[in-house]
Amino acid sequence: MDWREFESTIARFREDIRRAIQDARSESDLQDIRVRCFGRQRGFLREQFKRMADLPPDLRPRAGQLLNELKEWLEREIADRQRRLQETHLEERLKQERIDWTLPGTPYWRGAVHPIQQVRQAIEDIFLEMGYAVVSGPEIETDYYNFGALNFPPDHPARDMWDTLYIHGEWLLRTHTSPVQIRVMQRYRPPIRVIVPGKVYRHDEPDATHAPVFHQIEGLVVDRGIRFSDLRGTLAYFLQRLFGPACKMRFRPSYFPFTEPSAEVDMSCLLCGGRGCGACKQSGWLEVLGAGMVHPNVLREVRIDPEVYSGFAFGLGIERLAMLMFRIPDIRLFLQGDVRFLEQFRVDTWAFRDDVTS
Ligand code: 2NL
Repeated sequence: MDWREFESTIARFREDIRRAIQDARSESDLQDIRVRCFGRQRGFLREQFKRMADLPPDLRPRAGQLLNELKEWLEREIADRQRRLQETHLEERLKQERIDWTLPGTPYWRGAVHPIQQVRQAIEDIFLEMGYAVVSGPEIETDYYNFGALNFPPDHPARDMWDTLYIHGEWLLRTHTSPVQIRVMQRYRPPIRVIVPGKVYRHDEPDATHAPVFHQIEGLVVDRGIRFSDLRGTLAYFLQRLFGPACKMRFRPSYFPFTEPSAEVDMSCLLCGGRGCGACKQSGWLEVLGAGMVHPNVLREVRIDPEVYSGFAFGLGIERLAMLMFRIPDIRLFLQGDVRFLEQFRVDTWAFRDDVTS
């Protein structure tokens, strides 16, 4: 064998294998190429090293150098191709696995809204639209905030051990949310427009219409020139928003220590529309609110001048309203957590994971 033949065999192989490396599409293609080049039995390099013996001795060192260069070139080319293949493989995988961030998440059940809270939210929405702020405050109060500041005389029967749940000394569980309005008037100057929803407590024997804890919403407006007609218009609008435009309203004179004049507010019966039925005891009317003009003594107590400012206030029991709206016969059902009861008012709430804040 002469040098030309040796050299051209190598050149041909080099061209063939270059194309094969280029065409390799997988790791197993590359593995076949490796066997063809470096295989222990029939690998091209192994065979050429053997064939060096057929060359004249003075050409063998050059032949050896040529084969070593070929070996290094092959190793580089194959490794390069392997790197490229891995890169395209990753690119393809990323293309396939690309996450579509615009897809909605998987919602999970967060629970259902208790009927009392459904009614509270409906009432809040109406007053929020009218520009009222929703505020809340402590359920444990002092005698002063619950009674004293509200013009209750020291011997008023509501202060009795039998009406109010006392903790110790002057501390008690609030019997209405009015103490919160006192705190609002102490901290802010008029104009004031607030509604105060919250739990209140009474020392009552539980029965179908009495529970030791229930929910109230009270409202308070204080500004220059607030009149009884503002109270009447506000409550008429509120009842019509909550029960529909056919809802009628009437005021009857009443008494509260913290308002003067005071009124009980009736609405036309939800069930019979005013014709008279069992729910309204044939009267056509249901008592739903207490209300009145804020007593000057209450304004003076929080250093608001009754010669300059006046206000109205009102209060309602949410359970009583919910019982009328949903025809619930016993107030104690609200507290018992019986799923058979609650499921009848079920309004589901759903959320996404990002809504979990804690
Ligand atoms: C009812 C009657 C009412 C008020 C609550 C109030 C609060 C302040 C000043 C004046 Cl700070 N009044 N609240 C006024 C009238 C009636 O509730 O029957 N509630 C269930």
